[in-house]
Amino acid sequence: MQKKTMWLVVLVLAVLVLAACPAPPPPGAAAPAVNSDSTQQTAALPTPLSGELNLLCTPQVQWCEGMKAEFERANPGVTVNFVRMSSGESLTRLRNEKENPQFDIWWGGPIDSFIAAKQEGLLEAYASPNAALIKNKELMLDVDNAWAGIYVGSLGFATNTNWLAEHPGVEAPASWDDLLKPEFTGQVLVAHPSSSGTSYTAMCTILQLKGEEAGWAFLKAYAGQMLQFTKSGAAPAKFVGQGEAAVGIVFSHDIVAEMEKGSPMVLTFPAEGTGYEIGGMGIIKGAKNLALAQAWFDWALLPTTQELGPKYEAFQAPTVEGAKASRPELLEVKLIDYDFDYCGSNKKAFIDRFTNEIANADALKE
Ligand code: S7P
Repeated sequence: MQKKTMWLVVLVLAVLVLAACPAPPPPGAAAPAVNSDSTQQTAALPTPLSGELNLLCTPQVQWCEGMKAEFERANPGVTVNFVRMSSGESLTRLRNEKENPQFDIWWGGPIDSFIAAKQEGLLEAYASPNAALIKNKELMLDVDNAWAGIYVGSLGFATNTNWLAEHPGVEAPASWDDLLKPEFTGQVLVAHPSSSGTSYTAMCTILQLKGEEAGWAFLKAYAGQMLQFTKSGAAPAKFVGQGEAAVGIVFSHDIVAEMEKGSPMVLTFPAEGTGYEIGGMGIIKGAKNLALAQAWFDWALLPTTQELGPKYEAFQAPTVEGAKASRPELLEVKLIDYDFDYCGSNKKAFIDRFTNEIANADALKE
């Protein structure tokens, strides 16, 4: 080969080699991520959720239905199957299914039951990134992330205004002691604490306000005032609205929900202080659809989710930053310093005592 031709070949080869090399980044450009696996070089899109989530839902059925529809709308690949059950019934169900859990997540109902469930090893811890949004973490987030608070509500008394008009001189109760007045004998409705978280909150409020000894004596007299015990905590508001009894002991947001529908009732609070609930949620130990349960947990702690309540007749106050309470006045009353650990840890013992010594749970009004 002639010298000139050889130089030409060398030049062509050099041009080809340079063309095969990537151009250096312009000055100031970010260095590309080091990734030796060429299949991972495209940014991963989040995989849409899919499957079935089995939800144990303790609030009122309209809210459960609404939350199911909202979650499915936000996650079109997911079907939510829910069963609505009162708090005490839910806890019993979870105990019975401990070896083969049928639910993935429990949403709603006072945290006393979640504290009891945690102590019995029924809940799976989950540190949701959205738990950072909870306003009062000391009170509303379990230290081991077994449960998180999703709403707050106070206990109140609902009195039928037609009944008051028919009983001149009688006023709606304004203290716990007023419930024992003779004019209310056989005219009061409350749920049974074994089935209902609402009723257990009322019972544990009384035990804290009066002390255990006087509290148990009061509970005996209180039970003697009842027309009947109901199964569900909110039911007395409905029955009092229909005129079946004069007074109901119910969460104030459930009383307001009935009043908004036109029930002739007045809402009062005990002047010496009323109990309140933090509504909780927790993932079930052994949940078969853990990723979906965690997705629900995260979603339930978003301000936009917590503001959905009133759309489904639920007027509890939210627990997270950025969500506005629909009825703030329901918490602007005298609240006792409710001890959730005391009430949660003693739940089984207190309910057994109430059931065995004061009123059994047979023939509850549905
Ligand atoms: O309706 C909402 C609500 O009152 O229901 C829960 C209640 O505990 C469920 O009913 P039970 O009393 O029958 O258990 C409350 O957490 C919630 O505010």
